[in-house]
Amino acid sequence: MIEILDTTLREGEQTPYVNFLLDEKIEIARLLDRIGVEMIEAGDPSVSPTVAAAVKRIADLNLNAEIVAHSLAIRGNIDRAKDCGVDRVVVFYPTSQIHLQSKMHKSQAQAIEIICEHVRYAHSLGLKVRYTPEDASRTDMDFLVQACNSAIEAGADRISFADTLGVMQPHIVYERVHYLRQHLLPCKIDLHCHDDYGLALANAMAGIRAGADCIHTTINGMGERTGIPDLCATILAFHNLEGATRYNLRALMESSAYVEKISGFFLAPNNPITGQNAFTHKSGVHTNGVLKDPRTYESFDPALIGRERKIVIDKYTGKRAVIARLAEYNIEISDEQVEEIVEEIKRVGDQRKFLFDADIIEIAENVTKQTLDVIPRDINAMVMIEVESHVYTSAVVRRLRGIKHVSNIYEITGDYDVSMFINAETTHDLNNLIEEIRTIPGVKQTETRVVLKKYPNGNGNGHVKGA
Ligand code: HCA
Ligand code: CU
Repeated sequence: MIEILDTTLREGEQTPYVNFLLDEKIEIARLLDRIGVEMIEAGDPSVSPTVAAAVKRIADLNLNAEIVAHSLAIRGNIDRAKDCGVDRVVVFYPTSQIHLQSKMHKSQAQAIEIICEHVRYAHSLGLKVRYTPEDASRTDMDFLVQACNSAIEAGADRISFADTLGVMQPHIVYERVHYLRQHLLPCKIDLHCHDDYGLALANAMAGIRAGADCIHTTINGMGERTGIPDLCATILAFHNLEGATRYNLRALMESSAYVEKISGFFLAPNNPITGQNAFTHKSGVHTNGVLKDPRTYESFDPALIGRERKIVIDKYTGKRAVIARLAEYNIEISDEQVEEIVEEIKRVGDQRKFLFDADIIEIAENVTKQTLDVIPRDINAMVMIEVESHVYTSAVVRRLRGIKHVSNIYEITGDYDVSMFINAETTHDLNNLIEEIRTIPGVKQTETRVVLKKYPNGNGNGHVKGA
């Protein structure tokens, strides 16, 4: 049984160049509550008045999740957390030598005094208290136990084992958490693992194995530097590999897409679970397997999170994928024709960046010597945008970059300020995308030109995103 504390609103907003607006924070909190995370870390109210306002509004929403405020070990800051009406406050204070000496200029004994005083104070205000020994993973274990037990005696019921610099490895986390479980007074243990070596989720899973209770996540793995475990990957890993099935998987993609859009912090296509390529198959061997039985190359059905598998057609493609793609357009072909079409796809695909359905249909036309009266489902359009005069064009561009299927955005001179391409699967999708673009603050008007025919150029026709 694991618990999840999502800290998109606190750690996530520590992502370089990311700031959420108040209403966006409320929406994130609602999405997190729909997913069913146990705790939402809503922010540190002492950072700014808007952060405080967001924490207060979220605390007032009466969500199922426990609402947590983060705070330095400073009385006034703890008061501000209390004023927001949260359930719990986190008092964080470092324990490692390097932090105590170079940053705080305090001895270990002074640190313990400060920790106890502030945990006791927060507890006396009627708040539940988590104590976070910042940089716990680089702290001498005896002192860590001493600091945490002092905090527990002063009223903390949760300790966060913070791997602030992401320097842990799974087997070491396992040993440390095991040790803490043996030496700490009764408390819950959270795991706050940074992803500096790409080990955050693996470290957190190892900590749970060793007896910790809770994993800290952010939507899309945001956070200081390289962030912390991705909420969606964490939930799916525990759902599929460890049988933790109580989270609402249906809201995951929406939360990821929403945060991607409002943050301008874009997922790599190979991001686990939510990345564009997570269920896309390419090589002939793989697509052949998947078309015979998806379980050959999919460890779970993408429909579990409302996604669909995709098969890329290009020079790596085999016969089965081509037959399947043409069958989607009700085009039937003989065995010899398939061979020829695949050969031609390999030849053309060797010279081009992307192949579109239009190209594949054209190749089929040439091979079958028939006119195939079908409309390719993937549609490319060039969209021009005029931006309101009082709005920075770059602010609009930032939002546009968050919309999937948008590529090659240019700021331009002339009647319009921005041009870009969109790639949609149907005219309906195209319409929706344009509607979405029109709702971006600062967009005055748009003009859309649908691409009728594409010609390869010296760069291999690479200016529009592939299907
Ligand atoms: C920081 C603080 C923290 C706190 C983690 C926690 C960390 O920004 O340094 O409260 O569990 O990584 O130590 O995010
Ligand atoms: Cu952190």
